[in-house]
Amino acid sequence: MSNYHIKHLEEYWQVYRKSLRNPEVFWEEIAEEHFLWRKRWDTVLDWDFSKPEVKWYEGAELNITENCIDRHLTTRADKTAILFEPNDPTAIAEHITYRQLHERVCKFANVLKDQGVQKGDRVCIYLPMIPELAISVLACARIGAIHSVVFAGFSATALATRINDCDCKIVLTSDGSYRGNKTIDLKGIVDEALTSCPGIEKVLVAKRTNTDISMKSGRDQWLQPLLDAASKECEATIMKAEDPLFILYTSGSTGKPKGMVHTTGGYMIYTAYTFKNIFQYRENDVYWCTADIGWITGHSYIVYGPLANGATTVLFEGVPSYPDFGRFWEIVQKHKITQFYTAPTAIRALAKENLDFVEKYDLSSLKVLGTVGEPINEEAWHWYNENIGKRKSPIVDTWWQTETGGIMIAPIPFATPTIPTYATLPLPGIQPTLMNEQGEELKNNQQEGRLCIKFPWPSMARTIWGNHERYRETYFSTYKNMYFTGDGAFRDAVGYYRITGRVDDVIIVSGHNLGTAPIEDAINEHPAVAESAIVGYPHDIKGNALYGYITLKETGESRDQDNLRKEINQLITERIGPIAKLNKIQFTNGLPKTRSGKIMRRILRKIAEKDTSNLGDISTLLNPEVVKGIIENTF
Ligand code: 7RM
Repeated sequence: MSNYHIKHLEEYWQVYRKSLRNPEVFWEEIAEEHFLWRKRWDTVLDWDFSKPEVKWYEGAELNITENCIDRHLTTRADKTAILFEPNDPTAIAEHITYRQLHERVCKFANVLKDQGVQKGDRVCIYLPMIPELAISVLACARIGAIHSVVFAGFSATALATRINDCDCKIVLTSDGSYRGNKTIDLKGIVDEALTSCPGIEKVLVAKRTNTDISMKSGRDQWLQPLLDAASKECEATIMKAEDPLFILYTSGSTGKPKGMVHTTGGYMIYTAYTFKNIFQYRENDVYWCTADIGWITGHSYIVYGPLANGATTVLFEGVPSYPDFGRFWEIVQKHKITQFYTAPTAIRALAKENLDFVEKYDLSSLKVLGTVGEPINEEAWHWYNENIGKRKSPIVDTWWQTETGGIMIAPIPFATPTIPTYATLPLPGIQPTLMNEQGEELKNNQQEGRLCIKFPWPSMARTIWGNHERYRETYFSTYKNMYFTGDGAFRDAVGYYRITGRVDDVIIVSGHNLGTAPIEDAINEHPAVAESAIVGYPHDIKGNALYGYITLKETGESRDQDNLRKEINQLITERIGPIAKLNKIQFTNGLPKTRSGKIMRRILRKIAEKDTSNLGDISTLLNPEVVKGIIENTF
């Protein structure tokens, strides 16, 4: 029996139990599977959550790009590694083979070296979803430079903060970017950011939109001529297993963003292992994750995990709504996608539209559907299951975080029976638990608590860049010897986990703990509702009362809003109980979301509390304009 590829539930339990009995043997066997180590480890694991300090595969040496690229050249040189689908649906998709990827990564790595980038230096990557983004990430890894990808939808201020926090000396960007029918002046945003980044010496600019941009002499250079002149061989820099691979920023609930530091060996093993199992990836599958590489989902499950398995991974530049709402399904048909991984927010947006957009296309190639980023509500789950999966493709609801590096709780398709809204079971090697507010572990099933992880796993972030104390304080101080996720979860009778949302989303109404997700599920069952978000606000009697922001599928003015309100509360009463009824319901034109599609309940809470003077920085939102509409109630 191989630990590496699980195919039945029984096998899952066997492997899972083994991973509990002897985690080090378990992770050692996986690392021995087929990876290319330049030097073997001395110890598999060394850890102490009180410091906190975690080291995996200490003593080992490797380069992750040799595992993601070179290793495949003997058997898969002409296989497509990256399948680039441009924004423009009439443009030709680009198949980059493993051989070509090798050459392009080596050239890019040589350019970086020529620009003075050395092992350990931080490189800021601010690129749209074009091949250069994946290639530059790998080029950094090739030479041991630490990449810090900043999502190319972030503002100049957000970019500058991230550049300065980890002292990047170089930025990789493009002239512009395409998003649907819009062209964005990316270089202009970089220029603006750099007015407050004195440490930046060089900017390399990829040509994408051919827009007219200004190039600052001595600082800015076009990338292509440098690549053309570079050698196509670049020896991989040998790294220690615990050398940093990348920094990725995640916003904290307060203060400046946290630069999560991920290291090389454990991250590689864990993303490769989870990719293989959670997507049941087989040779010749065509896997598509719709996330942006600017998020952890893109790092782990567009770039590293798939490539470490020699997979074909799709890189999509565009948006789901361009040229129309059928774009995702058109791409699934065109490239015969076998695994499709997206976010609940995208599913809800597409479910709002006419089913013709789905039914026009042949989706029969699909085998596994994934979701990530937020709790998926029942309505969206069923829509996805029925219309996209045709009740044949299991839905893997994958719970994880930027901090965890890889998927932690998820079904293994065809092995773990799925239930809507449940992320189900922990992956082998993952030891979740629930804690109550008194710091006691909830040992029994059928309980809700705060989700913690008791034991280290290979891809966990090792620190926050430049602030280890903040790392300790944020994740390891709430509960002794535990990693605290910040999420709440319910564990059912068979041990399945249902993530109920961030614990700050828990609202206590008249002494009852209410998670937002189940209430939102009930509301979203109403046929007129597209999306909803619940927050609490102070109430004289109940302590807190519930405020619901609800977006309707159609904004017909003729609708009787009062009647709708009644129907919605009726649904909540039926599904949860009268305790969860909403005191206030506001219909909105949209909900404020982060760029990765998470509803910003923090802002909605402030509005509900009528405290709109200090909403914090809303410039990094996907749709800052909806905030004004909600405040003024202009639905
Ligand atoms: C991968 C990613 C992390 C937070 C996490 C949760 C929420 C993510 C799910 C989920 C319910 C899921 N990283 N979250 N996946 N909630 N079900 N399947 O999203 O760092 O950007 O966000 O996202 O609250 O703590 S992240």
